[in-house]
Amino acid sequence: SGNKLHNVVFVLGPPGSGKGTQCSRIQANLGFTHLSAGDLLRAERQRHGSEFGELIESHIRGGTIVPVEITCKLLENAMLASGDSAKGFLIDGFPRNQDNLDGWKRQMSDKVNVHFVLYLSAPIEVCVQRCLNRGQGRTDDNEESIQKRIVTYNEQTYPIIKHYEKQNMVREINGEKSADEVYAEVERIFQNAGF
Ligand code: UP5
Ligand code: MG
Repeated sequence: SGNKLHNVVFVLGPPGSGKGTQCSRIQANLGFTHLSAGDLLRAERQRHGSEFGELIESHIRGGTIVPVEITCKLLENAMLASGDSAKGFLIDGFPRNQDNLDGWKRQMSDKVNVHFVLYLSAPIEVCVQRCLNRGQGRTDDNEESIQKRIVTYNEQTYPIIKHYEKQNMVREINGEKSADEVYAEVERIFQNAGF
């Protein structure tokens, strides 16, 4: 199956909107493979011998976006490592800016079929509180880093969502409700998409 295209759904939304939470449920119930770009970067940051550890940490703390060559390679490696069994890939928290989008297209266009963008929207105050309450020791879950993540989201990631909206590819869900209520909407969207 050398030229088989992988199914991909991008999952975007502000920090703390519930991307990871919903992706775990989609993976468990619908058979997609969840790849969080943020989780892959955090793992690479911890990997012994990584030449990118410090660079990644400085971007994560500052809420800025890691160069696409690094992130896209981690995503592609994870896709290859996961094998062919999955229904498709949920790519959580990517592409976050124009550099991400351009790099992804250069490297992946001929290998994937991006079906749609799942967009979890939620008021910024709700997102901030969720990040502050998460309690997993993330180095970017402090007031200062959260504010920076939100500025980056508004200035760089929201325009990517708008870009996909123009192509009618965005499926928006109100992520403010309970995780169960949000997931019910998520399932409806995947059913309507034929998954
Ligand atoms: N929670 C979730 N859903 C809830 C609900 N419906 N009701 C109440 N509570 C809910 O959820 C956050 C918290 O809220 C959790 O405690 C959860 O239980 C609760 P989660 O599902 O983790 O939300 P998520 O949207 O995944 O939040 P996250 O903080 O992971 O989003 P970010 O986009 O900020 O973080 P990410 O890991 O994607 O990126 C981190 C950094 O990595 C970026 O800032 C950037 O520096 C770098 N990065 C790149 O450079 N490039 C990339 O491509 C990706 C990341
Ligand atoms: Mg996440």
